[in-house]
Amino acid sequence: MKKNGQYTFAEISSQPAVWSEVLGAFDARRDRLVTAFQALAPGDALFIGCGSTYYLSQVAAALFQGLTGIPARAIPSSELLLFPEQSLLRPRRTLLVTISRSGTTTETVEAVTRFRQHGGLAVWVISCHRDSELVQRGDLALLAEPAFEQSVAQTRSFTSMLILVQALTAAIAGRDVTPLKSLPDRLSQLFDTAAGELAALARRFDLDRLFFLGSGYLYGIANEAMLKMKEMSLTSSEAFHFLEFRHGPMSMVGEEALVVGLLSDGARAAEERVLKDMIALGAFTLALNGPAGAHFGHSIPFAGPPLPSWASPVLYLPLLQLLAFHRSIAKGLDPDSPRNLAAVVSLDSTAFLAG
Ligand code: F1P
Repeated sequence: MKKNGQYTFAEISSQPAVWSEVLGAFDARRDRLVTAFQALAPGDALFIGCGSTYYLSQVAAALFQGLTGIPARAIPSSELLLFPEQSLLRPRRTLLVTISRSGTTTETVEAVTRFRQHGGLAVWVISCHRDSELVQRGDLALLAEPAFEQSVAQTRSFTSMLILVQALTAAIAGRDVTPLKSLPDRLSQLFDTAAGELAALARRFDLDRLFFLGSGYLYGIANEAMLKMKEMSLTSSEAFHFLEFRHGPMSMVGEEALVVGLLSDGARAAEERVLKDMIALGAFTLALNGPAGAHFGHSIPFAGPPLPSWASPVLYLPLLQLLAFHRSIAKGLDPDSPRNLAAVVSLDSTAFLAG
């Protein structure tokens, strides 16, 4: 008899081992990938995906532009599919990077068709499924096959594809990717030290208005945390850029609010001030990668020697996956099968491509 969340918990817990496998496979291809990128010499990069993989694209675009200096954007696959003129600037100079766990989501697959119709330079695919339509349609694929899941909600597939993005971006930018190799052990330590606190926080049903704040590389992570909370636990939650939260949304903050701040390296002081302001409004705050023994709110510090900021985004997410998982279980739900959702959204593509 399957227990609620049996698959999801196993998949979340397996991330350290799966990350090691994915990183090892990348290492073997790194030089060839860099050479292929240099031969392309794109003028800009466009990252696309749907749902979780759109949010992954947001992280990817910020990392890519921040590290390589090449202009990069992230949009939902459906935007490229339906509004190509508004989505493409110089398609003949654009590298399209499509991100899809399944490699079969209709909007993403057909967005490639649209991109090719507009003379796009090249299509690189990041996926967990080698034998998928998207991989067949791409020019090059980076695969996180050990990360594929049985559960609908993406957990290890998302973080493993993000690990590939971080490694590829750093390699293209000529950075030493060695810091990524410490991520599996760092995550194992975080699971050991923080899992109990997150499970207890998840059961605080008095905190029923959830906000995830993140900026820069971490905005996409905040969005993915919001989506996990919705998909797994049917809890209303929202994500904002850190300082944007003051510009209206904080009107919703009171005793019932849980505000989770994903603290960055570059804007930490300003971000901490937002959390302190929310405490003054009555919120319960949790800072990830926060100070040890926080002088405000609650904090989960990331132990170990400092990581470069481009290597750390992936480390925030498993903790937020656990928060969503435990809230789901506490509500008597089964996160393995989220309400209304399927693992893949498949649509009749003829309607899109008639135009
Ligand atoms: C995209 C996606 C997921 C979402 C749900 C339905 O799938 O929208 O992001 O969480 O599972 O499918 P994919 O293109 O990454 O396979």
